[in-house]
Amino acid sequence: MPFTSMAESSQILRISRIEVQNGDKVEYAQLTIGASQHKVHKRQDSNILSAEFSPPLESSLEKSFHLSTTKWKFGALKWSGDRITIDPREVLSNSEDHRKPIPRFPTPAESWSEFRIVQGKVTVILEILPPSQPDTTTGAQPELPAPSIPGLLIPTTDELLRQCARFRILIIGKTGVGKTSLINSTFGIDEARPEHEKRGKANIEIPLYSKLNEHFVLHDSNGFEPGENTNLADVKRFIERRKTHSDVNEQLHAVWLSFQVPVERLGHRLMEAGMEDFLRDKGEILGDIPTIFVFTKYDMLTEDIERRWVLEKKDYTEEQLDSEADKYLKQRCIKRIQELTGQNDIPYIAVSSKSRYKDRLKQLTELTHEKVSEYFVPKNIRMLPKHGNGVSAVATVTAIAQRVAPKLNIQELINVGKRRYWKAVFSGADFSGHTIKDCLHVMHTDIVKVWNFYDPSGLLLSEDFRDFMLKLVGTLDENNRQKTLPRSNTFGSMSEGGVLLVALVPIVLPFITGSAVIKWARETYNRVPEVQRKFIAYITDLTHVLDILFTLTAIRSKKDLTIRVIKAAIVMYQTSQRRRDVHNKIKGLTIAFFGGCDVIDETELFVKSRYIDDVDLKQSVEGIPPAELEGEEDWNPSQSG
Ligand SMILES: Nc1nc2c(ncn2[C@@H]2O[C@H](COP(=O)(O)OP(=O)(O)O)[C@@H](O)[C@H]2O)c(=O)[nH]1
Ligand SMILES: [Mg+2]
Repeated sequence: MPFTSMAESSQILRISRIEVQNGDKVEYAQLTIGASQHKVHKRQDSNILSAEFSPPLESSLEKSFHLSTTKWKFGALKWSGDRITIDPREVLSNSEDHRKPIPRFPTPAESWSEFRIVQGKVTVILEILPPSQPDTTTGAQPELPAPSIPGLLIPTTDELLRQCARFRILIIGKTGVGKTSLINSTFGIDEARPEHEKRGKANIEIPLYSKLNEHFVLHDSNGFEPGENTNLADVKRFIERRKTHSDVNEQLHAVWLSFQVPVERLGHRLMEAGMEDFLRDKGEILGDIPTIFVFTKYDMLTEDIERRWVLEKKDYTEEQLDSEADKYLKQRCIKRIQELTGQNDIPYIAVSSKSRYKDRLKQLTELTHEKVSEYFVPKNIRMLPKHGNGVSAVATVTAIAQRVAPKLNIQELINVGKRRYWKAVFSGADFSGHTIKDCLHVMHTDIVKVWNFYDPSGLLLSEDFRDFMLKLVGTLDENNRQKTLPRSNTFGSMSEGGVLLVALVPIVLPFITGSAVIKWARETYNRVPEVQRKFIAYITDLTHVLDILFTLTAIRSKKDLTIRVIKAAIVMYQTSQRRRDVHNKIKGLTIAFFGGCDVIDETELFVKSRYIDDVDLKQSVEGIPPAELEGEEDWNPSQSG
């Protein structure tokens, strides 16, 4: 029976998954809805039976449906006679205890609920989709549709984030080891909380969010210390459910098993008995889910070694200290973990919240991204067609979510670009009929989204910022010999190379102000070298500005972007030798080059070369006094004042 109107479709119960638990003797089960029957099979090596339905099964509210189970009896398979009748209306309207809405991106309406029925020893869990939700349960998306509406180019990040909106990580570790500190600094948040802000005991099941980072969701577990409110069975069950979830959004993308580095002299233990049990079963529980062993409070270990060496009056270098600490970790921790897990290759990293060790957060993030990229490849989740290095939506969102390793953002913005629009620049297919400005608009959006700044006012997507970028790229046409830039009064206080801003004086950008868009950008896209040059410059310039902005954001204590800090990044780049070098190189690309096939590779090299390669620029960005970056101002203060 076809359901067409909203009113009708809301009269349907939609079941996307069923799980039968504790049915130790249940060998298989069958769900009967109307005339259709669906088998529910036992999972390998477990007492759980489950089945996923994509598209979801539909049941009218009028008729009950039932689940029958088949059990071993007297050593033979026999109908047990267990028939569980389920009333769809009861499922839909059941008390809050039984409904656990789990928010999904982007709207709360796209959530599923869980309904539990306990009969005897058997628990049945139904996963229910909201009535009119389109089917998103397969994790599969159609190939990128060609933009069908003229004038509308769809950002590739929209498509990717629709497949996987948030990086979902589980962190396990005893209370006090430093999980919250680690998560906060890696993902640039204050504290992740349950959706409705009500805080309680750490519960692995409850997803934690932060408004400061919309591409991140955390599951926090205190491990297996006696007295904690989770136990091994809960954790196992949680991981099992997530592992087999058909929607990649709901799967666990990575697990960090965290341990405070044990300092022998202080009598620290590496782990509790419960964790040992968990590790013994690690292979079975976690399978190949990207899992990293994280040793926290590394500073306590190095301090302990330094203390000993100082007493011994030993001379040592930083490298010797790190290598001694690593030797200790291998002997004292990794060996034990290898014994317990039976796994030789243990991915691990020691981290600390002390700023001296901030590179280690970067390494942890890069290692996690690497493992995620290996695990979430198109065979696991049916994905967009692979291009080049086989990116996946999960790898992309992993890079987007983190806020310590700009190299990953750059790597992913290249991957995202190569999926479609970079090719469009050089073949013209997707861009024909659009203005240059429209084409740059969609590429700008993709690049900004991959950086995932906390930008609640949308400054980086604003027309003002886009106009400044067009003007910056427009300087490509400036006379080569014009080394010094036109300066306004404010600008005069900036020294060549090393930029000096003046606190509280509005920053004036070295471009002609006014809202008139640069003429070249208003023209229709055309696959000629001069236009392609502009695209390479735009992608490269924007990446540099955002890379600088990333560092400036880390320097500031406040996390939300301001116009001033964005302008500071533009000015620093615009006045740098780096920018001149980039532009000169782009200008130097010969016309023959644009006919060749390595234009995309060349663009990639431009984008990959970081601003930090320019020592002067690096110093001026990293050395800027935070006070210089504070204060509110307009994009064009000279005009408004
Ligand atoms: N020395 C040192 N202390 C840390 C480090 N990370 C966290 N802490 C401290 O350890 C305590 C517990 O940290 P928290 O992040 O709340 O741990 P959680 O219970 O695992 O979430 C806090 O007092 C932190 O300041 C670190 O890397 N080094
Ligand atoms: Mg905590």
